Amino acid sequence: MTQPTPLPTETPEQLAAFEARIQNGEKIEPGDWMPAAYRQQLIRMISQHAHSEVVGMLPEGAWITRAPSLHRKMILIAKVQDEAGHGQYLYHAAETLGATREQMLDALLTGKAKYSSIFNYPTLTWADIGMIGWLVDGAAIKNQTMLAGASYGPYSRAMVRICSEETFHHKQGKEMVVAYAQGTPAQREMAQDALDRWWWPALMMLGPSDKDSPNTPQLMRWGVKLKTNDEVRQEFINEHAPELIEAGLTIPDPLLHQDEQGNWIHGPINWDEFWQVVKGHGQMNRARLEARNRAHDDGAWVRDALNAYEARQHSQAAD
Ligand code: FAQ
Repeated sequence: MTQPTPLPTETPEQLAAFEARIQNGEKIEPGDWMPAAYRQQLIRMISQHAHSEVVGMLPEGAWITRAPSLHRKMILIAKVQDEAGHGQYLYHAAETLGATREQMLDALLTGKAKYSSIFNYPTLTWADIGMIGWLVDGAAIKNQTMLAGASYGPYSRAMVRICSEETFHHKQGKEMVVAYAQGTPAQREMAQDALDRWWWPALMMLGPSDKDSPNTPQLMRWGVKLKTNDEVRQEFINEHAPELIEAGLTIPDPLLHQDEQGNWIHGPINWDEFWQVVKGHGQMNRARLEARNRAHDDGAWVRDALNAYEARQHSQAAD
């Protein structure tokens, strides 16, 4: 497995010139000089993001065969396919920094790499599919709209395209949940149950509170993140809380209230649960990794065939 090319020793002048570019709002491009820590932070974050998209296909993919109508099935197939595409753009963006696909996949499949906590919760009913679209894509969009302004060009450009696709995901989820919330008593109950289970994990997926977020200061200094985790979480709640209430649903937080500035203030988040999930002890961590490993093993013949084809092309060209 090839390692990223080591960088020459950094000088204070190089760092100052780099930071001046960030201050000027310039994008950093793959061939440009960058501090090793900037490169490492981006590889960490972009590869975790790519893994999240790929693992994120599993909770929804499980419902494709059980969609209640052809219309909903077509939407879900398109959505899951989009998530695969997002994984591809993001793996490519990380490759521009010197990470190899093999390294990244190896880290995911052996459980060394992180991916979003949210995908370690089970999808128990069809309403969960709507709730993922509304809340999970809604939270992802808030975060990714901010990242579309990130200082690293390939990541920022990937975010622009991903956000436009996520907007469709968000709309279809909201449309579905609103229809169920205003539907039959059984549908209302199913929508409420889904909200009860997904509300808190959706808040958690935006990352630990700022005081427990070691990466935020450096990422903000280098223009990768433009807002802190808590700021993005507040934006998410401010948009979604009134809409969920208007849909007739009850947010499972008795302390939720609006302050004088109009912000919706949430009750305490169970960060112990969050860290348990991040450390691999969530309800579905094991099943998700098993599913990814199975898919990787089942795809071995495709990789073999591609390698054999490439070798034959080379030998024919040599002849
Ligand atoms: N889950 O210092 P911070 C989607 C880790 S895409 C697991 O605050 P940072 C689309 C973090 O890695 C969803 N681990 O970290 C979709 C760090 O550990 P490390 C994914 C988490 O980077 C929808 C440690 O905790 N989006 O949903 C989580 O400044 C529907 C300390 O945290 C992205 O990845 C978590 N939730 O901020 C697909 C966006 N949060 O690496 C299918 C890009 C934190 O030092 C269906 N990433 N950790 O060992 C980001 O914006 C940031 O990385 C944050 C975390 C905001 C996630």
